[in-house]
Amino acid sequence: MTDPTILLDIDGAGARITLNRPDKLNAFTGEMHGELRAALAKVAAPDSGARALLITGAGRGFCAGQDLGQRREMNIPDLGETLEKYYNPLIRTLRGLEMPIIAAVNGVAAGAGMGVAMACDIVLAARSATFIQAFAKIGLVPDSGSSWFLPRLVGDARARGLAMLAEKISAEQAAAWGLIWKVVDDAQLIDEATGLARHLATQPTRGLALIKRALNASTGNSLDAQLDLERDLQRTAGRTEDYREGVRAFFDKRPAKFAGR
Ligand code: LHQ
Repeated sequence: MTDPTILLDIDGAGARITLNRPDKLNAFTGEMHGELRAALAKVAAPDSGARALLITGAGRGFCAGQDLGQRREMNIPDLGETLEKYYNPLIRTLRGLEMPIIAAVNGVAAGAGMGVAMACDIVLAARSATFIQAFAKIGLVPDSGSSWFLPRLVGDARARGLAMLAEKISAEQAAAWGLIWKVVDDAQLIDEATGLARHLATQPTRGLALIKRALNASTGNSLDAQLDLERDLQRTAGRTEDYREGVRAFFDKRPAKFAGR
């Protein structure tokens, strides 16, 4: 029997997905996309109990993007179809998942693997991790949202340099440029990311999902449209049990106990 390419662990309110093809730096195959899709559906299911998701990679890499071995000989498929079928739904699912997603980037994040990291809400990277927009090296264009995320995260000049030169950058550089949240010593990465996921899993999950929605929409919206959206989302947030609990806890001078509803 072959090893699963995706490991899913739901422990109470914290879920963890591990990309699991370590000998290929967790490069994506069709099988892996299928298993990842199924794992994400389990996490998103209302009865999963999950309120925060951590994504990391097995072995020394986070994810090396598309498995190029599968593309070597042949019979090149329509890459647009590959994106339509696998990568675009994945990025949409991550952005739309109604809970915070933490990426623990344990090693290299290349090509679509870097896109997956950027699609997560909070990215922690091991000090030895690297990021590379590898696409231009093989004649392709940034995908998996990379051409959307990059200019927004690092600005146009750096986005163009990263995309066209396809140079590897360090985790420190990524943090200095605003591409990720934080760099963590290698030995601390998983503990710190797990702690963060556990913390977020105790927070007002509905509110966090609405924050995600607001920020997802903000870059395409005018200020006017965003003000309208904030009004609508705040109306929804104001009707949650967690908002009532948050206010009660504030006046009781005690930590809030959020139920995620
Ligand atoms: C790999 C891969 C890999 C297979 C390392 N595939 N084996 C979307 C839609 C449709 C089509 C195309 O693409 C896309 C999106 C994309 O993601 S395009 C970009 C695809 N990714 C890349 O071009 C990255 C290719 N990999 C690399 O440049 C290097 O491996 C990096 C910089 C990631 C890491 O370098 P090293 O740390 O020096 O490791 P390595 O190169 O020695 O790799 C270790 C092993 O992993 C090695 O296998 P081997 O059997 O020789 O030990 C590599 O062949 C394998 N591997 N990436 N994408």
